[in-house]
Amino acid sequence: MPSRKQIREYIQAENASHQVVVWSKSYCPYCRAAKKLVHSLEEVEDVIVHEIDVEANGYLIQQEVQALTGQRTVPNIFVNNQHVGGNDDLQQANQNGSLRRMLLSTKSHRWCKARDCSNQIQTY
Ligand SMILES: N[C@@H](CCC(=O)N[C@@H](CS)C(=O)NCC(=O)O)C(=O)O
Repeated sequence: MPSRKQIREYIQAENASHQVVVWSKSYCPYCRAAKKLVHSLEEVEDVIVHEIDVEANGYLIQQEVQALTGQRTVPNIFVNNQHVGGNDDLQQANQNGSLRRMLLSTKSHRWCKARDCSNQIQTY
C-alpha cells in the first residue's frame, strides 16, 4: 500500500500537470454535472477525471484530497492547480465568469508549457 506521502505527491502532481482535474466518483450525479460542464467549455483543453470509486487506492486519495482542501465530498475540482470546490462552486464560477479567467490563466502552468501554447492563450 502506498504511503500517505506518496498519495499526496500523486495528487499534487496530477493537479499541477493538467488544466482541469476532477476527483470524481463514477455514480455521483454532482460529478456527472461537473464533468458535463467541463467538457462543454471551449477554454478547456486538458482535463483529467479520476473516478476514485474504481481507481486503485481511491479511498486513500479521497482522504488525502480532503486533507489538502478541507472538502470531503466529490467532485473535488482543480483548475490550473487552484482548488475550485465541488459542483455547486464550479457552476457558480462558470456563471460569474471566474472559471473562464482561471481557465485562461494558463501560461505559467506545466501542462501548457509542455505544449508551448504561450502564443495561443491570453494571460489574465
Ligand atoms: N454540494 C456538493 C454535493 C456533493 C456530494 O454530495 N457528493 C456526494 C457523492 S454524490 C459525496 O461526496 N458523498 C460522500 C462520499 O462519497 O464520500 C457539490 O455540489 O459538489
